[in-house]
Amino acid sequence: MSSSPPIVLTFAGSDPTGGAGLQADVLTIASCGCHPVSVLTAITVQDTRGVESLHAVDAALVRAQAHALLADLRIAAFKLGVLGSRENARAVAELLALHPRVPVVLDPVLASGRGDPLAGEDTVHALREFLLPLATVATPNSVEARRLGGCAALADCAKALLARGAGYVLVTGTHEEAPEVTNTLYGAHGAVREDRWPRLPASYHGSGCTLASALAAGLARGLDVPQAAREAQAFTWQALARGFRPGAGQHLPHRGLAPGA
Ligand code: PXL
Repeated sequence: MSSSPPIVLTFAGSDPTGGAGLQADVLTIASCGCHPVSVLTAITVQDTRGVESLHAVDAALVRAQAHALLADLRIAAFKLGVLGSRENARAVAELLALHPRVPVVLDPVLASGRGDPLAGEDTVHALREFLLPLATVATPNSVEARRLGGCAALADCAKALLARGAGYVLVTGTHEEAPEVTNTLYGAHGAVREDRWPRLPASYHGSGCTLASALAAGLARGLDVPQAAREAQAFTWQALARGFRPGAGQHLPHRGLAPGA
């Protein structure tokens, strides 16, 4: 019997298109050398053109899913995406607090790439209050960093999120109007690394979920945060560069690594 790959537990909402959400996390974590296990926090109705509706899973059911996994498996990293409600954010925070040595990647999803809202004001508050303090690394895009940090300059926003207790903040620059995408990793003493990527021509669905999940897989495999951040960006950029457009809407990342993929 071969040994188990590191296990990453993702708390995420379902995206039936497979572009983002729980399905994106599972595909990414598996492609990045780990075994994905998952707790469903919300169900969305959507196609590749946009999100029609979001339905939170009851917090008791979120707790029950997680307890079953945590009692049985050794989790090497947690990844948090859409949580669906303030109650779910609180439940997840309580669960994470019981496992203080396991790294946590927090993707503070507030809206889809196209701007469909995926978190209300109460969830934003819960992210700030309960989850940032538990995050090894948070991965906001620049829009989320400004909304959560409450400031205009991204370095100041990152500082505000670090002051809430996050160990690192990786701010992604996809939403900025610049010819290159610049992603900056901030730690306690300021910017730790800055990576620039050629801006790809299409509009993608699921890039943030891919990045955060690849980062969680890197941490689960024992990389430190700067190394895992670099590797996750390279994985995501390649998945986007090989992206495809299966329907009438956005392009989806191609995360397959198997021969012929
Ligand atoms: O890309 C962020 C995201 C995360 N989770 C779910 C989503 C989306 C974007 O649409 O639907 C479930």
